[in-house]
Amino acid sequence: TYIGLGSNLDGPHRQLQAAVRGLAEIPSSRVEQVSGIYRSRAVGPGDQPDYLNAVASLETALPEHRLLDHLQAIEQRQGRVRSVRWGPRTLDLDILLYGDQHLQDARLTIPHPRLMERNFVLVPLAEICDAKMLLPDGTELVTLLATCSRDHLTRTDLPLTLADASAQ
Ligand code: A4P
Ligand code: MG
Repeated sequence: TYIGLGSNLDGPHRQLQAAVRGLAEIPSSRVEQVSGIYRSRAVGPGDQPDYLNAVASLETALPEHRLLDHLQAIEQRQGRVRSVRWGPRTLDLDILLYGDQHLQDARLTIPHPRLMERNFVLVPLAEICDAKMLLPDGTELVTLLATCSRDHLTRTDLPLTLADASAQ
């Protein structure tokens, strides 16, 4: 299972690091890998600060909706206020992929519907998974990466570590 992390408010680096700690505490789950942190230009309305984005892989025995409950609890803990769709946020945790599960209901769409078109998801995802991995439509991640724009996306040197996650 792959989780997308994004923040563009209130100390985005601190938000992502706290989110990884939060992921590490989800029951019946283990954080396997985390990507580097990328700075990306906000997709959404108005003038928003840049985002920091990353992707983590999670081995979990929780069913999809239980996992979403935990992700939303972490968002809430970190002061997420839901207002405008695609508006700025302290923390957004998205389930990008859950095995090869396809699911759509009122609360959840898996795979994440905008995964394939977002460089700030695809590029960090590629750091922590097999590039030959197949995406929802059957294309290889590596193929999409070759055509995906790197505009307004830069890898930072900011640390996002599992070691830090367990250190507190
Ligand atoms: N939901 C449905 N499917 C999922 C899923 N796979 N994972 C539902 C998580 N949640 C899922 O989300 C609204 C509802 O989506 C949730 O209640 C859940 O039941 P939200 O987080 O409250 O609202 P949102 O994030 O504003 O809307 P949405 O449609 O999820 O937006 P996205 O696609 O998550 O985009 N620009 C940059 N550079 N980097 C970003 O990370 N992120 C967004 C948010 C916009 N622009 C960005 C970034
Ligand atoms: Mg979201």
